Amino acid sequence: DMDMRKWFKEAQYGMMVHWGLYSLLAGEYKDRYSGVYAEWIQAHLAIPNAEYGKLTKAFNPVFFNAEEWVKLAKDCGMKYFVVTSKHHDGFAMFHSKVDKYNVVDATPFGRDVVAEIGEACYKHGLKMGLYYSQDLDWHEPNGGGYLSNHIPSQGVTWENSWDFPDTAHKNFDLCFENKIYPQVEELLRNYGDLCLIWFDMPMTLKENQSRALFDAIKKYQPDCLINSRLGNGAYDYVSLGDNEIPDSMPENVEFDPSLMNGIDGFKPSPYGLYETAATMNDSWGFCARDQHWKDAAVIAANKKKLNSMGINYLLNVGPDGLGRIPLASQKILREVAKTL
Ligand code: JFZ
Repeated sequence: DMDMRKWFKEAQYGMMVHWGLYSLLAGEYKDRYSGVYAEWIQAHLAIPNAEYGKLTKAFNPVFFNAEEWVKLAKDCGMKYFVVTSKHHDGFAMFHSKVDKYNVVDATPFGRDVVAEIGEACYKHGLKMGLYYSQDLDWHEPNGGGYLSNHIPSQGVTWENSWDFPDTAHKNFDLCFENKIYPQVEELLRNYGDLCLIWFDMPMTLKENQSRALFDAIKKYQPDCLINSRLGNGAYDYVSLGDNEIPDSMPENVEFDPSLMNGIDGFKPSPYGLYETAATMNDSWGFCARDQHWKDAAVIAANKKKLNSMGINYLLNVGPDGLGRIPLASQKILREVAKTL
């Protein structure tokens, strides 16, 4: 455990990858655009599961090569690699026995993306972490988020209200027991050593649910770090706001339980471990129209500033439906690397 914290502190720089069915839509569907976050397109345009699910039949990214992705990260000085094992759409990018809505069972591609990335990381000496959406799951009638619709989101609602409108009878506990917890267990048991699990959107989980995931991680993989978006204060390290660069690190901040299920507000890490996840343009998932790339000098300066405050920089790329990391991202990353 101690060693992993030391490793995290020294790692400084990692690659995040948002990749899933949404990558095929590239921010467009029929006559409309997604919001800024192209990975939210299903919720933004209220696309029914029966329609969105057709993308599984088209998921065949013939240019996906895990080693190329991992080598790019390594060449550019990154020490860890965090990929979306399941985003809010509920589609698993790994072979899950719990739910057939996954890349192996539901697509012509039929390959386990998480497994291939894990092997590439092992081969090239990077550590793998996994993003997992433990609260929002739009494929599930009882997916979370339905208590939070007073807070604005990138979707028509946080939960899937277009396929499953009966909010009054939703019960996240069922989703948690039947899908979320068992899938996290699969990730912990089947993909080798994980450096971290990157949970997201700590809104619906009850304290015992956050605790159950925390305990499962510590049981199967005591070295795996947990970010602060699991909920209820169950975490090892703190994810700051997306793209957040504080002016300075707050000191002696008391642990405030009332902040723990909000997405912002400063949370102190008991071990002094912090990370900012950031995009290179404005979207996390691939978005054809988003060419608003930050230039290499800006990214390099952000990295320097964050690292000088002891905050890791987890920089995101959004590969397209063929499995290609956008050339613009590749060029910027290599430019940044020259300055390191
Ligand atoms: C979440 C996701 O909804 C999004 O799709 C992406 O995966 C991103 C990394 O995480 O979005 C957030 C979560 C938290 C904040 C902003 C966007 N925040 O704390 O500022």
